[in-house]
Amino acid sequence: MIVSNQNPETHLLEAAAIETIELPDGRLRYIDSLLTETDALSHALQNSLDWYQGDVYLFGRHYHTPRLQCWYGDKAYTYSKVRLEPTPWPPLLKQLKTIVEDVSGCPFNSVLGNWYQHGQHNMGMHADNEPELGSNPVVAMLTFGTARPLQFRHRNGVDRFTITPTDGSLLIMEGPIQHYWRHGINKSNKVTEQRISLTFRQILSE
Ligand SMILES: [Mn+2]
Repeated sequence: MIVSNQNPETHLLEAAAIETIELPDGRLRYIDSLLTETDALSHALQNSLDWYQGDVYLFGRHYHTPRLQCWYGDKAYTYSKVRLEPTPWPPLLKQLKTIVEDVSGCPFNSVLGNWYQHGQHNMGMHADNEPELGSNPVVAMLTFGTARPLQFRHRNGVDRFTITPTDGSLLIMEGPIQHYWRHGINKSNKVTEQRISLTFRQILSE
């Protein structure tokens, strides 16, 4: 394990502008270029975090997730029917958590990381609606690396929205969005570069 001496706070831009996107039944806040010099941060995350290829349980079968994942948090969390045990925070993640808390104004006690190593890595449509997150959870997503479109589909089958979070950006999902919308990242034959997302959450109880 390589421990980074990168201090992400030195990469924090001053007076980053927050864009609010009001959707039917949900809200996004988006900050472009919250972090700069992200190559070093991205490499530190790749090298120092405990990445694994997770399992998802679908239609009675286990499948490997088509991406790498990591999870750190203060409380146990059950995600896609897999129980994740409490894990201490690596210093770099803790620093990033503090930045995200300061910018969003929300506390977080866990983070789920996703590492999309190429265009065939993807995330199926889903909502972050595990009961431990409470009724209207705030989920804050930092993006490192190549930009991949994040598709939002309203459960009414009509409304759609796409945002493509760029390198160093922060996307905050809040309000009732997890009740009414699902989100995911499609495969792409064009993408060859990597993307890492860190999605910070607040787990209320086990
Ligand atoms: Mn999600």
